[in-house]
Order: sequence, then C-alpha cells, then structure tokens
Amino acid sequence: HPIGVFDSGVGGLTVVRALMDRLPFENIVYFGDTARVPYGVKSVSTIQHFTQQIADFLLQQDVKLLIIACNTMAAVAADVVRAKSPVPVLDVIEAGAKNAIARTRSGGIGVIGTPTTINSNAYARAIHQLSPDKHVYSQACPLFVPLVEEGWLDHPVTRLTAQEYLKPVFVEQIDTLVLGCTHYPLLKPLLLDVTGDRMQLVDSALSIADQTAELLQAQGLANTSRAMPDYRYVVTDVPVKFQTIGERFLGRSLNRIDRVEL
Ligand code: DGN
Repeated sequence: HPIGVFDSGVGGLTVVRALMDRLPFENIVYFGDTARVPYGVKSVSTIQHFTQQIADFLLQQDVKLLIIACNTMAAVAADVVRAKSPVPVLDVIEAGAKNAIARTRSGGIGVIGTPTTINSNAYARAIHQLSPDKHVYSQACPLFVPLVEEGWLDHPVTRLTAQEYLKPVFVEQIDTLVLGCTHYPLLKPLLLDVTGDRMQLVDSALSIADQTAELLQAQGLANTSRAMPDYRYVVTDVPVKFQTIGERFLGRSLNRIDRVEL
C-alpha cells in the first residue's frame, strides 16, 4: 500500500522529496489540488470541505497512511481528517512543532506561514501543548508563495520582501524559525542570509519525513520489498508551467501525472 501525501497544489512536493530521500522503498501517491490553489487565503469551512474530499479520494486508493503536507490544511482541517480516517494521519504542523521544541535553546520560536496558517494559531497551540514555557512569535508572509513559484529563490525582490517580513524586532526574539509553509524550504539560503546564519531553520518537510519513518517502524507498516518504488501524482488541473515548477519542488523529473475531478 502506498503512502498518501496531499497538498493544495505543487508545494507538497517538497514533502514528497524528503520522503523519497528518507524512505526510498515506499510507494507514494501524491494529490495536489492545483485547480483550487491557493488555500492560504480561503475560509476555514471551504478548506475543511476541500481537505475532506481529498482525504476521501486517497483513502479510496488504499493508502496505509495519510500525510497532510500543506500547512494551511493541517492548521484548520487536520482534526476533520483524523476523525474520519481509518489509517494513521500525520501532519506537518505537529512534526514541525516537535522539531522546533527540540532545537530551540532560548525558548523563542518564530513561525512563518500563509495568513490562514498564522491566523489559525495552530503552531503556537501545538508548541504550547507539548511545551508551555516556549514563546512563539508569528508572522504571515503571503508574498513568499508566488515568489517561490516564480522561481525567484535568490532575487533582490524576494530578499527585500523577506527583510520586510523578518524585521529585527521579530528576529531578535527567536533562535529558531519554523518554515510553516510547503514553499519555504526553497528559500532556506536566502532566509539564513536575512536572519543571520545562527538561526535554526525548521524544515517541516524534513521533520515529517523523520516522523513518518518512526511511525512506519513502530506500527510495522514499512514496505519490506526492495523493488523500485511506485510514484504517482494526481492533480485537479495541469496549469501552465506545472512541470517546471513541480520539478523544482521535487528535485527530479515528474512523470505519471493524472488529472481527476473531485
Ligand atoms: N501549501 C500551502 C501551505 O503549506 O500553506 C501553500 C500554498 C497555498 O495554498 N497558499
């Protein structure tokens, strides 16, 4: 049985990439809701409805595990998915929160994400539930998603935007910064430049790959076959430049793309 990974669009391919590296023998089916992206500015009820549709679709594909790769969906719809899923559900927020707690020394943790993710306060809740003494400082960075999709990973406009969002008053309070959006791992070098290279950047994609490995091991769900794994990509639209942008996120070529309507 494959692992089902889903996102609002192409961004979750950063999570697929981390899973392929960490768990090279697992089959993966990825679902990207490319027709309805972006989710980051939609209402909670709409996001919950879309998320449930996607989870139902993947469960019909007989997945053994669901991974919510999109921070926006994880922030407002993880409970809805968990309540109905017969298989385990992991999400990037839980994984990122745990990793941030493990890595901060000062206790000051910064979180950046889309407006919906930040407004939901989901990271702060997840962090405080595990470790009430931590201080969480949040900042929405709505312009990062389009800049990353434009491929402006090291561009003066992106640098200025980052300087605007990550002002010294914010940066000075934290020693750890959670990249709370699928797109942000691609900005790591630029973000380290802007925040100073002593900042601990928490990449939720890497965090969730580690958590997935632990869960598969603990529950005896790991694939024992050492055959070439099977990767499939299901999307609701194939927009212009999908291939180029997708391959930038995935770090390898993107084959076997199917289009469905939900
Ligand atoms: N995948 C979304 C996230 O991680 O928050 C970003 C893209 C979007 O829906 N705006």
